[in-house]
Amino acid sequence: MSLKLLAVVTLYHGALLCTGFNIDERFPVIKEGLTKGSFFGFSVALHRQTEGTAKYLLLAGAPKEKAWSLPNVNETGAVFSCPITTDSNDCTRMDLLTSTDSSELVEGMWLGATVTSQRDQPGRMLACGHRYVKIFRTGRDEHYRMVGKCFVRGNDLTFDPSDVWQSDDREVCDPNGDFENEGMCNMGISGGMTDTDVYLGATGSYMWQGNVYIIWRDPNPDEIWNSEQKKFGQFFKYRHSYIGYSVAMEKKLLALNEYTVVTGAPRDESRGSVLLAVTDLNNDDWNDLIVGAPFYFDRMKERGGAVYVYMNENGSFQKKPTLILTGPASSGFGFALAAIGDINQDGFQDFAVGAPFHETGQVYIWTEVNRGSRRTYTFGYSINGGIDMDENSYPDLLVGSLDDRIALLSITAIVCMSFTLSNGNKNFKRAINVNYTVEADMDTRKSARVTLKLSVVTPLRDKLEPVVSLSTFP
Ligand SMILES: [Ca+2]
Ligand SMILES: [Ca+2]
Ligand SMILES: [Ca+2]
Repeated sequence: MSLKLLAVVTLYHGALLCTGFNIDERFPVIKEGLTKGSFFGFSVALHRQTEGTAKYLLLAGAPKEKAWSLPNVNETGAVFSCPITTDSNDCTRMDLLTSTDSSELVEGMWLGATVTSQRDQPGRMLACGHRYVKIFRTGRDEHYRMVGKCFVRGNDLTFDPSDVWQSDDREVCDPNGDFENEGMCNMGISGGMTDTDVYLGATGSYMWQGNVYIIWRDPNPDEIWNSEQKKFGQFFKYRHSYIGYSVAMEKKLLALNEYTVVTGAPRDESRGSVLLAVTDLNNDDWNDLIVGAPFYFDRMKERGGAVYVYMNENGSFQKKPTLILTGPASSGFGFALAAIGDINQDGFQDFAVGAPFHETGQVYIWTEVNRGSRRTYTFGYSINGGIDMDENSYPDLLVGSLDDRIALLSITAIVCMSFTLSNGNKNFKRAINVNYTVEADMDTRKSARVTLKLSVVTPLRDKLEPVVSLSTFP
């Protein structure tokens, strides 16, 4: 429902209004993996294609999918792209891994454990397999180094070797060292892209201290060859803390115009964090931090899984969270976490939290951090959002599971209008017919999906008592 409709209704009726959102269940977009047990939906991303045919696509990683036309390889994982249709079996496997040689081991590489889309248009896509192995030889000895591998593809998901973002091999970890250095770095266990950087989490560097590798490229198209690689150093005291398990890179965190890298380190003093989301929850132009801790439990209160919200105070954060949200016991609440845009169009950014092990899995959507929550039922091992996939002005939500299925939750508006009717005459005995016309957003809807429900809010008592009726869409 467009904002235009709200304005029109207010103007003509001067009536009470309420707005909200709903998950559109009439046109479910559910996609299924090719192979049972392939973990299709382990990671998900919304992708907007603007080059060639303009379209919206759902990207899903299936890290245990079978190998495809590679000799002597059984399982590599894969990434699928799916159109927005009601057909659940029309996803296409991306052509990422076309050959292999004796210097590498792609068997069991978990390609698709990380899948993301670059939001600045025309956005590329990134997919990683953090269990990819480089084989390093000294004399007769073979050394296996699990350094991970990532692929970048263009906006239309094809490979363009002239685009250095795509042709760069991103072999950021040195395979010559062992696990005390970068030989087991597991690069690509997390990652993403800004308009200028590829950033990759690598939990295995320096005896599982972990690291984040950032490859910056000059945004000027004529200077795109100009690049720089950065990483955290070796700290020794943080060994076994798994830095890079999750990673985000955003402006407006510690400085307004510079990027800040935020990373989870789930084994840091057995506390740490697992997943991160960054968005401005209170509209002060500083991004706030949302941190998932799915293994949190409170035995006394029967709560399990927590999400910590840290509000940004002009570029700095308090050590203690501003708000702690918890889920049901053993729910894995906080396993997935995503900033999902402003899904109820109230001017504030919203976020979603997955609790994949609560019954059949649930996704909680927070639209008002300070005033409680609203939740809706679904699975939720992975979540991605923030793009309006059906152009109804509400950003939509893609949810994955460990059950080889993903679902696009299309957000639709609920608009409530109340009418108060009375002719002021106590002796009036005739029926009152109410004729009204509702103009919906015909210009933005591709197909009419507006239905109208009319209900009387309070029962009729006498003729002077106004009749209040309520219309809701959809
Ligand atoms: Ca803020
Ligand atoms: Ca909102
Ligand atoms: Ca939408």
